[in-house]
Amino acid sequence: MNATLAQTDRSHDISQPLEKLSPDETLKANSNQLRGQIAEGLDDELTWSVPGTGPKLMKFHGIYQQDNRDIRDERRRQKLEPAFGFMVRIRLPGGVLTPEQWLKIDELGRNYGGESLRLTTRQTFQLHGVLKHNLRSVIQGLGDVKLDTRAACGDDSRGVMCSVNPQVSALHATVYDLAKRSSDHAIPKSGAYREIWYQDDPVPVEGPEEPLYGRTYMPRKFKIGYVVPPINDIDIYAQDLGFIAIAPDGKLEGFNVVIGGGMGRTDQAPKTYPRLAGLIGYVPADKVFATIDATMIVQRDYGDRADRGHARFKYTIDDKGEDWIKAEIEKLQGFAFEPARDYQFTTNGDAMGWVRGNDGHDHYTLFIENGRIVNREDLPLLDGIQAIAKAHRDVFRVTPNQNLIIADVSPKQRPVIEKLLQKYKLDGQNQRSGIRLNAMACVALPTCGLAMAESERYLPGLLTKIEAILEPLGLKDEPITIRMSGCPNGCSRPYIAEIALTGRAPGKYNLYFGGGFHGQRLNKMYLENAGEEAILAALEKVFVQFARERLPDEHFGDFTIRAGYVTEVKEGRYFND
Ligand code: SRM
Ligand code: SF4
Repeated sequence: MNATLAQTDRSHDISQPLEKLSPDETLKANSNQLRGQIAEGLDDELTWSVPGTGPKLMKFHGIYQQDNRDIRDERRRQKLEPAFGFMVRIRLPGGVLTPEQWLKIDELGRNYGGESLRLTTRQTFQLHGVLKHNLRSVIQGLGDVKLDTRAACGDDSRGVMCSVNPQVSALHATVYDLAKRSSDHAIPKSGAYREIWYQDDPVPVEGPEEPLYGRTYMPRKFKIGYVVPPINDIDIYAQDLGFIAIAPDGKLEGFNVVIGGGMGRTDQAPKTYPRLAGLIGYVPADKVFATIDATMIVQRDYGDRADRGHARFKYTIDDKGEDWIKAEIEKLQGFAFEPARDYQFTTNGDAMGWVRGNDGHDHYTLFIENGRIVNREDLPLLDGIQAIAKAHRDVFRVTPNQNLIIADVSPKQRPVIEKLLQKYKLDGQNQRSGIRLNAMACVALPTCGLAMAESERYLPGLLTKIEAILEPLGLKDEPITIRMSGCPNGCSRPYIAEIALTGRAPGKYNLYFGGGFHGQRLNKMYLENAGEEAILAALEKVFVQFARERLPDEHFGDFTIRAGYVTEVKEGRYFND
């Protein structure tokens, strides 16, 4: 971090009267760099929760306090405190991990996370239901295999995404290396994490403990991602700051830069909206870190710290104007962006099954429905992948679509992996309909405190009903993207799917059509607050017409616009309907 850049810190200067800022700002400022009373709360034996401000600060350490909502009312009736458990989100830039790391996460999930692992839409793992007194064991266990949970949540640089691109092995390695270093570079540096979770003694530091973040960190979460065209698997336009690799002949030269993407919105709150990131220019590969620093500082200093509902970078850009923000970034990074280079995306989905990389190694993408890894009688996913991790010699890659790649398999090893896929019945996983292979659902109930409706537990069954409509129409293998979220926050990035369902209330969803097949266009609401019957009826009507009238190679999202079901969202954002 360039010292002069760090010193430009203005708007969160805490000499400003704190009462003008949101309570979260005061909390951060007074937290002693994310220490707060977390350690004391962990030791409090009177409750299974962490009292006071602990849970808010623990987010910066990648940990969420939750309770099991399935039994919330029953516990209230019995005058018991909620069934508190903690969600632990691992920091895993680009989704890459070794078999040793897999086996450790598997062990922790079996011992402390309800024998379940959850792959997320940002290429990492979550454990759910970890009890307070087991949290240190989990974090230290992760530390044993060089993993941590720093900044996996909180107002900071979140998990950095990176395309998985199995076909272009060398280019992937270069871009992944940048993604990993970007994450290490941009996360908080406070010693709080080591002191609280590893119980290390404080280490004195010279100068400020957080050169980039100061005492109040970012106004809100900040998401960075790297994509390698032509596959827009990470949904680059949903990132606060995105880098699109420009690599003529497979050799990385630099990146087109996009800023200001985000999905979150609130029903009945027109000032909140999903927004696609806008292209502001090109930067050579060796200058990426200067752009990260400058962009984060602009958002740090100009983001809204009074209203958290208006604090994401997308709103700062819309308030100040993209040209102004770009000029400010250029001033701080010390150079102008070059004109953006040509690039093209073809899809944002994963290619399932075996793919040969250009280094002669094979990669197997395994479909994992909604990222949930458990043992079921008919599908022992947890055991199967554990067995593969014991035999596999290279890395795994978690995809941004909640699937898993067994990566870099040598020709000699491939039969070993194939045998294990067969033995654990994982070889049938990819034989699913096109719509199911391109579906994502967020976690929602029972752990997510913000869920208004089911998502992960509901989408698979709904898809079975949708498949029954698609099959007789000859659309079974059609790769239609469908995404469900249990509330409007959009954790499955629904507003760029061809079909989206976002929860409004138990059993009720808003239905959207018209997102772009490679994540380039927002969709538009077609039905509001609809139940299953209305949703299926609407889908059937559109599918029947699509099967009859689609143009050659026309994607479903494009068709719903051409056929007049929804109007095209021409700008990168829209305001609530
Ligand atoms: Fe998310 C909050 C789960 C990706 C937008 N998200 C949450 C919380 C932590 C609920 C909470 O605040 O209490 C959810 C925890 C549920 C649980 O029980 O596990 C949650 N988000 C998830 C995950 C696990 C969904 C999944 O099924 O995979 C994803 C974890 C990603 C990761 O590994 O870091 C996840 N969340 C996303 C994405 C997609 C992305 O980043 O590519 C988005 C949309 C992009 C964006 O940020 O705009 C997203 N999550 C939100 C928001 C809305 C933010 C906003 O600007 O309004 C919230 C609510 C909030 O922050 O106030 C939220
Ligand atoms: Fe929870 Fe809503 Fe995110 Fe789903 S979209 S995980 S319900 S916050």
